[in-house]
Amino acid sequence: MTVPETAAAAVGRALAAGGVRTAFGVVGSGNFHVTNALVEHGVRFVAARHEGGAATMADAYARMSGEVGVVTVHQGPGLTNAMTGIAEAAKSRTPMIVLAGEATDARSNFHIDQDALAAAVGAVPMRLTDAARAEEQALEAFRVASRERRTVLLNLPLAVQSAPSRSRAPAPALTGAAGPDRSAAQDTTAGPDRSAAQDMTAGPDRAAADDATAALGRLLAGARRPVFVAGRGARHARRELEALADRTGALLATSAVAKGLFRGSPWDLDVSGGFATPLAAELIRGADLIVGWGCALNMWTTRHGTLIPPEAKVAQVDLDPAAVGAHVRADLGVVGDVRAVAAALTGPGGAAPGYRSAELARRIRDEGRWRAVPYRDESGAGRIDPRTLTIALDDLLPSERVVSVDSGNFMGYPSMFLDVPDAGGFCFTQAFQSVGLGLATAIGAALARPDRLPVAALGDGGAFMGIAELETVVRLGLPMVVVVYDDEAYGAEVHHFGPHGHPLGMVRFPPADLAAIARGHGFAAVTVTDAAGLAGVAEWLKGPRDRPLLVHARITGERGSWWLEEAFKGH
Ligand SMILES: Cc1ncc(C[n+]2csc(CCOP(=O)(O)OP(=O)(O)O)c2C)c(N)n1
Ligand SMILES: [Mg+2]
Repeated sequence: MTVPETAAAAVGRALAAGGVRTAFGVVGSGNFHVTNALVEHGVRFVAARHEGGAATMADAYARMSGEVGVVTVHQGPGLTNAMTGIAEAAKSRTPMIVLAGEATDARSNFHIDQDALAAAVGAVPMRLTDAARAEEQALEAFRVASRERRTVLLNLPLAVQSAPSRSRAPAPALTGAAGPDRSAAQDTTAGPDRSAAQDMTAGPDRAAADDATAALGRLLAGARRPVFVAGRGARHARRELEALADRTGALLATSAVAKGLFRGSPWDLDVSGGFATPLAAELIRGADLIVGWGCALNMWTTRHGTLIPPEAKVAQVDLDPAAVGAHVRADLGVVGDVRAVAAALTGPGGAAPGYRSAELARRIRDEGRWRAVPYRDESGAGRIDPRTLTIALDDLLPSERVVSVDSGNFMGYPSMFLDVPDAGGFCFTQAFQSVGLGLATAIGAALARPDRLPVAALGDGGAFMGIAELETVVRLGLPMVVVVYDDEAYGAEVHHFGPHGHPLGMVRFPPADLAAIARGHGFAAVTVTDAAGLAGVAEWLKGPRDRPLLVHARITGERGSWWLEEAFKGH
């Protein structure tokens, strides 16, 4: 007996067989069948309350799990609602598939130019055009997402979705995964970095890459004070980079997205850029060679280039040739996978002291974290200094945590004062610099890392913008701590325009009881106005943690943050 399978069902089945394990979305008629097919074939579906949240959850999940992210949305408004999250994913080169219904009839209310929308934000528009080839077209979208590290919009025209794809035996459900599906799956789920590196190992490209690698070896051999700055493209290569740094005496730093990568190394300077400690900034400025590993060395990571000493040599290792020299001058570009290049340069032989000394190890230990930098606690009058708040939370919260941070003036406090156990402990969806992605980011990260305490750090503005997903946190039973740094304002704008005497009425808000709002969604909640108020957090941590906790912190907001002053130079 055979049953006809629709194209929508074939797409869901093929993606499940290809390795998709979790999908996020908001279901309407146009993505109902494809989403059901995913679920039927073993994919976990997570219903968000807003497509913007769903897209960011899929993005964060992909970043923290290493899997391809999947989000499914209704045609037209389902897709437009998801666009900010899709733009963030596309800019971050997150391997992600957006499955969207598509109304191709221009008379439909739902009709828009979905291809143009995707292209406008740097996503790759693709389309199911032929029901008979649904499986193949779905796997092609999966291949582009995973191998090319792109965010793909797979449009699913309604008429094609419902057409019969092919016949298949009804059971067992996963029979289709045998044979051609399975081999395609293996191809597409290979590590993206590795496969891309292999792609470029042929012919003249290979020779050029070898020459550039050798040139980097010479730069390293001649360097007295090398510093490695590792970015997103290096998150899979800690071991190889540390080995090469040990050999060459390099100090280790990261971009914000790769925060935590070298945690535990005595040579870890933590984040380079606006979030850098005074010591890290001093040592990076003292380098005679800076190597960006899978790192754009953008204005954030280099403080508008000011962390790069004029006389230092700069090298970049990146899969993407366009990344070399894109933000700061580069004396050398090596096009290749970070792990492979670092391993190729780490031959047998003795270690050079390079930048390292016993004295420097002591300074990094004593001064290398923000909490060691003295400050005057400005708490008072019912408001807590955000530094005091964050240091206290750092002490209270278990170290096995995954921290997600929204955008705004406040964002440096959690990024700098909350320690993370490794690069899998920090999820930073800030390539589009959008406010409002923090809570959904924390949900995606929490599902990817159920072994860790999820912590979402939001401003009051971002909290209200993403508030639809509070219910999702409760419904999923996530033991999350949501910290809201409430200054009753779009603080970033207050501090941007206030000093110039501009009116600020439209960026300030009256007090709002965020704790009560959270309780209404099923959270436990505490309002914190001074250090003593954190006792409620300690109580919650004791257990049973059967509902999430929102920490509504009324923070001091008299001054802008020091990293924001840097940022404004770029606007
Ligand atoms: C979607 C979006 N809208 C507007 C902005 C401009 N913007 C940047 S920071 C900010 C204020 C955010 O307020 P809040 O979350 O309270 O953080 P705070 O700056 O007060 O710490 C705004 C409106 C943006 N980056 N993204
Ligand atoms: Mg605010």
